Amino acid sequence: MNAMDYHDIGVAIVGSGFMGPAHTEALRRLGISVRGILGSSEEKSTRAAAQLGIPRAYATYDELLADERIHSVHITTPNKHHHSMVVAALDAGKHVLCEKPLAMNAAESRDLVNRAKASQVEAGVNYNIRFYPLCIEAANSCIGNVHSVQGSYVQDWLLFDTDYNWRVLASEGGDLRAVADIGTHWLDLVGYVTGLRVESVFADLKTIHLVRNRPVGEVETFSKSTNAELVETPITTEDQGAVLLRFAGGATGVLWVSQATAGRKNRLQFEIGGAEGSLAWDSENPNELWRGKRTQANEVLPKDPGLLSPAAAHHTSYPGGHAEGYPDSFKQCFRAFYDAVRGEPGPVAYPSFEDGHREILLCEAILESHRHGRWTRVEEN
Ligand code: SOE
Repeated sequence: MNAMDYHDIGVAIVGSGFMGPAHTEALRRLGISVRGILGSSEEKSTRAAAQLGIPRAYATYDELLADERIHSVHITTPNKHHHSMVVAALDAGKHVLCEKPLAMNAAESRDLVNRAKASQVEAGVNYNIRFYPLCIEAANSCIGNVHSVQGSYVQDWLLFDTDYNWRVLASEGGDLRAVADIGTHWLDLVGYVTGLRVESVFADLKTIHLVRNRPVGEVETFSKSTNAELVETPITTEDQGAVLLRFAGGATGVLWVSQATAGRKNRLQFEIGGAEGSLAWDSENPNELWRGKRTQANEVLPKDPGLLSPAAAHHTSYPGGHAEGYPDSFKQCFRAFYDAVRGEPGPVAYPSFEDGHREILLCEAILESHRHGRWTRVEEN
C-alpha cells in the first residue's frame, strides 16, 4: 500500500445511520473513493447507496469483505457489532477505522488490540475531536505542570422519555451510555491534550428515565420518530453523571456528562490549569482557544494557520476567519489515518486501538466506582 494516493484507496462503509454518511462525506473531501456501503438490511444498503451516490450496495458483510477493490472498512454500526466486524475485517486483511466506543467491554477491546498488533494493517478509532485544529494547538501549548482538568460534554437529544435510539439500550451499546458515547470523547481529548493518564475515578451516574417510550421502528441518532405507536421500554443506561478524576503525576479533575440538558445540542468544553498558564476550549465556539495567564493579559487564539504550531497548521484546511467545525474534524482524523495507510504518517497520530481500549478500561472503572460508591483504579492493560 506504500506511496498510494488518496484516490487509489477504496473504502467501504458499514452502517447507514448518522455516522455512515458523515464518514462518507469526510472521505470524499479527501479524495478517497467510497466504493460500497452495507446497511442493516439489503434494502437499506440499496437506499443508502442511491442517496449517497455510492457505486455498490452490499447484501452481506461477507460480500463486502470479498470485494478486492476495498482496502479499508469504516465500521459505524451499533457498538454490539464492533468486535465481530473488526475481527472479520482484520482477518480479511483490510485496514479498519471503527466508531467509538471500540467495543462492548474490555475483554473485547483487549482482543482487538492484540489482533491489530498481529496484523499488517492500520486500525483506528474515530475520536475525531482531537482533530479540531485548536485542540491540536492546545496539545502543543506550554502551560507547565498540569494541576487541574475539568469540563463537560452535554447534549439534549435524549431529554424526553419519548426520545429513543439504539444507544439507550445496554444490549446494543454497552452498560454505560452517556459516559461511553460522549464522555469518552472528552476523556480521550484531555488525555491527548495533557499527555496524562487517568489513574483512578469516582463516579456518580443517574438514569433520569428508567422507562422510555420507544416508538415502533428505528429512530436515527438526533432524530424524532413520527410513529405514534409507543412501547414502554426499561432503561438501565445513564442519562447523566459526574466523574472525579485523579491523573498520573498528581493532577485532579472532574467531568460532567449529560444527554438531557435542554438547549445544549452538542457541547464539549475543557479547562486545563497548569503551573504556567491555562487552556480552555468549547466545541460550540471551536475556532478560538483561550489561554489564561497569571502575570500577563489572557489571550484568545483564533484558528489561523499562520498563528498555529506546524502540527495544528498541518490539520487546518482554510485560512483564518474561515470557520472549520465538526465535519472537518472527521476529515482531519481520516487524513491522519490514511497518511499512515499510505506509509507517510503526518505529525499527529490517529487514535489507535490502544487508545480505544484505554477508554473502555476507563468506562469499566467508572461503572465499578458508581456501583460500589468508591474510588476505583483504572486497569493498566
Ligand atoms: C450521539 O450522542 C453522538 O452522535 C455521538 O455518538 C458522537 O460521537 C458525537 O460526535 C455526537 O453525538
